[in-house]
Amino acid sequence: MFPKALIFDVDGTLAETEELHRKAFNLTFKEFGLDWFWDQKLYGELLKVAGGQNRTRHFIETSNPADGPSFIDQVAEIHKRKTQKYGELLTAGEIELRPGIESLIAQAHKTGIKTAISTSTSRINVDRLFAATMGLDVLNKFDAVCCSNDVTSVKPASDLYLLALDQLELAPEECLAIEDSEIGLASAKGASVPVLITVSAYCRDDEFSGAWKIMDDLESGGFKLQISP
Ligand code: XBP
Ligand code: MG
Repeated sequence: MFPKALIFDVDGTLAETEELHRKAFNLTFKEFGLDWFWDQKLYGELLKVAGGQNRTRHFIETSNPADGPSFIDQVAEIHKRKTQKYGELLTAGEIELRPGIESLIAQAHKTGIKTAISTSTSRINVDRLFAATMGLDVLNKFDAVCCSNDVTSVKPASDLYLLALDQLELAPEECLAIEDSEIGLASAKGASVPVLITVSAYCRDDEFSGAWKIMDDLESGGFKLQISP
């Protein structure tokens, strides 16, 4: 595989961030006086719905929690506070990158392979994750950063990948997506981008048929970036 660009998913792929997202949701629910609590089992199910606002609405509609109907109109406000809390947790240094991520991005930048982000989370969360790990200088070298703010439909829709391809000015087969989840795979596949899956903690039972390769992580999977001659 000689990709001209690597398109990275964020949550679950760059880092195992979902436990911090879950923590931020639960802290926020408490702050709003709600007795909602997302344990790991429930959160694993809720992750099938990408994007925190969509996920919260889906929870209210399917789990019928106490106070659900009266808070449906406050989902945006709840989510805004959750984003602040998630940022505080990230800034407190509670996260590290998954194996092989930093060196792969460094190698791509050194060898002129383009890089992009395709994520269902918001731009501010991407900025904070980079600030807390590789640094914003690294993010500034990316050729495209496509986030929930930029599209109407997040994953599994393909809008985020189509936008990334447009900004990269490349054909799908010239790129490689790096994803961790079934909905991420569906999103990239829908845009005809080949997908390397690095399975994340919450997505162990996902269905990955149609992926180019599936590995536990970039390092143990021995993924090497080949530079086109
Ligand atoms: C995974 C997601 C995100 C986070 C929550 O995104 O679904 O929605 O769980 O983020 P990725 P927000 O495409 O990077 O795997 O609460 O900021 O929406
Ligand atoms: Mg992901």
